[in-house]
Amino acid sequence: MKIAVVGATGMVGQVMLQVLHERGFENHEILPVASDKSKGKEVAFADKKLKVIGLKDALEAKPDMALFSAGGGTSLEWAPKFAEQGCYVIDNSSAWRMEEGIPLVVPEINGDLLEKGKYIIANPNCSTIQMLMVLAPLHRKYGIDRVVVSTYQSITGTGVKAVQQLENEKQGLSGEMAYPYPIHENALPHCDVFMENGYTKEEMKLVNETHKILDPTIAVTATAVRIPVKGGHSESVNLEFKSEYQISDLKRLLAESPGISLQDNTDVNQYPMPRYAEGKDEVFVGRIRRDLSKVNALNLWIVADNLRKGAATNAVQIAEMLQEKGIV
Ligand code: 11C
Repeated sequence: MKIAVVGATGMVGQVMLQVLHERGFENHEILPVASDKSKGKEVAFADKKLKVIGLKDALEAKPDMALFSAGGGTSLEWAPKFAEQGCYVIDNSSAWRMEEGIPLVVPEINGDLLEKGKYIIANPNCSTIQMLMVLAPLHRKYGIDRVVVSTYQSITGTGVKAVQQLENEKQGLSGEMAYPYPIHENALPHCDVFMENGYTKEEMKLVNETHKILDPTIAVTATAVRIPVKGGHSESVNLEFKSEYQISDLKRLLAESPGISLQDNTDVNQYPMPRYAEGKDEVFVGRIRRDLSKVNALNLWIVADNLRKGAATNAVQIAEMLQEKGIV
């Protein structure tokens, strides 16, 4: 099989190459693709160095699958061109997520939506993926009425420029700013752009993508905050269930759910943290406790590496599922 990685020199693209290698794709032909200014550069894949090609060359190479992480504009323009020639595009941008007929997939939750002939598949937003990994099994068992989520998001979600901004600020250097304010020793209640309704686009992704993936009847409200950490996104989540729950059953259910790791022992100060989630594929959950202010309500804390399960790993899992189902 030929697999193109579009945006191969970017932060998510680099992790996609790493995850493809880790998950046994090294025997396939991997085509690293990037904008014209990166053409000819080399990227590492397994023990090889691969030459970066442009989008036109990639299209002519007729890949079987293409993992896109090169921004919404590139996806809008190029994904249909790849799809038209029978290539399955797994798109990590927000360009196609809410389009009717485009599956928005977290394999553990709704992998059944992958079908032959559905050539464009959208990868959800990182903060949505990690939240829904935990919410999906709970919703199936107890029925969720309402979600109140506050995020504490890694600068890697913004990209290289933000990582550089933090490094510069830590060293007292000036340089290009990814954010309107310093991020070092700060917290910005501002992820992605503001919308007319007063929310940010990131906050509305949590609402809209939850409705599309899990259930349009769940009430969701979100506050997304950028903090100066690298390892992953954290989320404080308050849930209101339709039915009663026993905390021990609920913890067992989460511990047994694929892709979730329970870190929930306050006796030994065990809880998820971005520093320790970095580089891991699981979604970590802890601080699970009854909301004492409301019946059938719960508080928990969710952490995951936003570049892995929140982006690259989820995309590669979709590629694996397309193969397993004999779609490609
Ligand atoms: C962030 N969640 O942390 C964003 C990054 O819609 O795929 C990914 C943006 C997206 O800022």
